[in-house]
Amino acid sequence: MDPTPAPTSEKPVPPYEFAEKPFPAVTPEPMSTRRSISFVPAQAGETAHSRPEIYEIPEGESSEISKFPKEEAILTSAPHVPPSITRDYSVLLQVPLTATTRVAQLTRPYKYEQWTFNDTVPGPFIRARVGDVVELALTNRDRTGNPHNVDCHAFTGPGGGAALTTAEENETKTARFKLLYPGLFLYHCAAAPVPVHIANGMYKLIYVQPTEGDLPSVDREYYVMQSEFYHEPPEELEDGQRSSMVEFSYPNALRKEPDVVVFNRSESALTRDQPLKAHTDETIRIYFGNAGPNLTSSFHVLGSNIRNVYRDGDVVSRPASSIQTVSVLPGAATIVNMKMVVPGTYTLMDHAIFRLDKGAVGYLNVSGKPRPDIYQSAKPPAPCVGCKLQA
Ligand SMILES: [Cu+2]
Repeated sequence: MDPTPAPTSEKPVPPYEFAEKPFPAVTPEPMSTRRSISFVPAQAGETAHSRPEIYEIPEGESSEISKFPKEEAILTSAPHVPPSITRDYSVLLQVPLTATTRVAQLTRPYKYEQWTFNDTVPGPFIRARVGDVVELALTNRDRTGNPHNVDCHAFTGPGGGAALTTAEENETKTARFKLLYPGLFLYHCAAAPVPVHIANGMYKLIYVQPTEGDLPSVDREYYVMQSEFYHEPPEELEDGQRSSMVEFSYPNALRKEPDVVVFNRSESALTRDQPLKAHTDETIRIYFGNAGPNLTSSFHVLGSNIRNVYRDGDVVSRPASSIQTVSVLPGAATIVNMKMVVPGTYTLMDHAIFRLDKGAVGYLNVSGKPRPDIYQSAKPPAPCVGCKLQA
């Protein structure tokens, strides 16, 4: 492709003419005078869900971080989610993270060296509240010598915190970030080369509860992260056998041709190892992230209507209802609620269907009494053999 842009006039505009134009700058207020977020009541003619939240200090709350009560965050590994936050005040939320590498069974035949936060892929789920200040302490225990950091989509400021948290081997970097907006956000490593750090497993989710009007309570909550892995063919060993280890493939990643697409770290994480569970009449919520690094997910739960979708992790707007498939961009997240009615196995999948053969499948096993008024036949069920859609 020709990198030179087509001329738009006979006389090209020299670059310095752009540089001379003043750039509108805003002087930020000091942190101590900023206001944190709370709901503003809806005005006549609009619903509470049609307005964005507005930044406002809750009455009686100090804005000085040193006066915030300290609390250690509850961190959970997928598919678990920390409990809902019930306090009505802001805290200094301490989040210790450790960057490591570990060899994991990625697919049935192959192991792969994953880069992790806290030894898990995806990294730990954080639950916080608008107005909290996250005190993030990242320790780098990666013995390969790579630096690591955190770019959190919930943090406001350049790089989402990456420049403040870049830790070299055996170093700890600590920084504080006030949470200004509610929603479900991805956070990931953004150390160079950024695509490689993400492709190797350094991503996770944070849910920032609004100060008022949080999501309705449900019976169970789960954390599911979709991601791709790109690897070279296994090396041939001296004895003629193929190695059980595979290495990262930069060319495959650049071409967006993943060898593996998974939910939660490996092809069997949500099928053989740890299927999700529920009971009929329960409402369940899935916090679903897509780390990519390249593919958009067509997230679908086979056999279940998704009752509510908080698209793109937006918990301020009214949720969409009665949805079959949800588009989740790389670097984005979504929240779905489902009411389980008929017992049996439901299948989490990326409905870009060939990804089924790359590992993008998980099970949600629902126990309970049969519902012949909704789902019945004269003959017993006959699951399809080898289709991967059923347990
Ligand atoms: Cu990293």
